[in-house]
Amino acid sequence: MISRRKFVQSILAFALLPKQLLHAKGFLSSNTFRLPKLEYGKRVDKNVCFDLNLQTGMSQILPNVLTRTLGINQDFLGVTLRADKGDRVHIKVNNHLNITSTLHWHGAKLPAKADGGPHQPINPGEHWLSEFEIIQPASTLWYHSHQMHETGSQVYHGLSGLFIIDDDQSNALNLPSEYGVDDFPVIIQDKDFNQDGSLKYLDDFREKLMGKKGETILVNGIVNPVLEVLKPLIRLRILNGSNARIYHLNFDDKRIFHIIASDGGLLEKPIMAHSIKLAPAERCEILVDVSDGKMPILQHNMHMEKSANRMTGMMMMQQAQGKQQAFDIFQINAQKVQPANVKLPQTLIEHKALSIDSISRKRKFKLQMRMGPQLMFGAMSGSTDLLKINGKSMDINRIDEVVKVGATELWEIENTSMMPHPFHIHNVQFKIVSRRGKLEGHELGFKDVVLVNPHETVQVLIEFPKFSDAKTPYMYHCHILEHEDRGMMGQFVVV
Ligand SMILES: [Cu+2]
Repeated sequence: MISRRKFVQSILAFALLPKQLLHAKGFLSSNTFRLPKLEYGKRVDKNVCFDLNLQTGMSQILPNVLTRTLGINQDFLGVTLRADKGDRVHIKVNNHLNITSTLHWHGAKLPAKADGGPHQPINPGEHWLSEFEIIQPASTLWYHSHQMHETGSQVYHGLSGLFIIDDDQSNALNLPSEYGVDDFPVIIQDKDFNQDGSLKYLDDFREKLMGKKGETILVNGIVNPVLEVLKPLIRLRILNGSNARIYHLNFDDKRIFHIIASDGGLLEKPIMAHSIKLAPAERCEILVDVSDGKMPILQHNMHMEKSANRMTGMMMMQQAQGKQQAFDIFQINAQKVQPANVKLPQTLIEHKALSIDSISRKRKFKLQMRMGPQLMFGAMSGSTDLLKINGKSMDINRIDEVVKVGATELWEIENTSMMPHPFHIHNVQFKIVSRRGKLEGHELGFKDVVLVNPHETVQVLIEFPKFSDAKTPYMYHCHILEHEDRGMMGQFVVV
């Protein structure tokens, strides 16, 4: 272990050195891109068994100090699971931690008992078996802790990973799909650290209320990594795995890329873009042409939105607090790529049209944050009564909505507060049918999270899968994890 004095010196030295002296030849850092281990499980025909261990680890994130982290089959974050549509997965989750936890398969269509939400807790030393058939198309799903009141802390410390689904239709498109060669997971998270290198979580009432935002951005657990690629066309499966931060992503050289998938899988056709906005829990897959052999940096720049919208009160507040608004996230080093002519498919997959005429029911959800003087006091005292949906804070013993199995419904989500909330619904992939602005980019695809802006109303069309269970609820909630933990969540059953 290094002494505290040495640690402080190294931090100071790091801060004082100009960037160009630190990393020669324009590299963002000397950190190498880390690939979460890929696991295909043990297969017998269509049955695939995964064995997952929730564990603690010590991880090198900052220079010269180790950080205590949580992981799944590795020290920090989870391994990447990969299976096919039509497979029957049997996932055994062993809890080796000294805290109760869960693992939720985010974005999956599955029986409520297999969902891994707050109703399937795994006590320390115990295990839980989740079994379900994969009935949905190729997509980038993810999994994470969903422990009641503890999701924010557990995900922040590392309990999340990717779950990739393949199918024949997507395989036939010849998209880049070789993991770690031309197909890369990019889990973006933001963290803060204490001086001893430990992760710093919620020491401020504002964070409890607005959600935890860190000032250090990690990709797959590494600060500003550099990804060396050899192929001219690469696919990035980007997950916003942060607790609360919304990213506005673009490359430093303003290059264009193509969005090919949203939360629920491939779009109908690639969409050209310069930037993409990704709220917590949202995923997108993009194709990046790097045949020019350059070294583009993926950045987050909150001001990208300024031209389109007015600066929000939130942004002004953060600026006044001296919070950083732009970050380098990671860099692609394509110097060894041979010049090539890159071709993209014109079309991807056809989406089944969901008709608004087929809806059997409309439901309304109001996302509410209590404002005024009680708010600050309530946040400081850890009150769970500040964040509500339809006037109610989450109660694990109350079923809020009953949905008919196989029904098509229109859910209208209204945000009555002054901050954006990413709204997530378990067990479904929906289509956004209306919102304030024009629908574009990944929002045209199937989604399980939709960002609802302040004072905005969004309508989504949902076809519920045919799993019925009157006793075990699914969740709908804000995916700012501190909001979910503090009551902005409700429960529905499908019967
Ligand atoms: Cu929220």
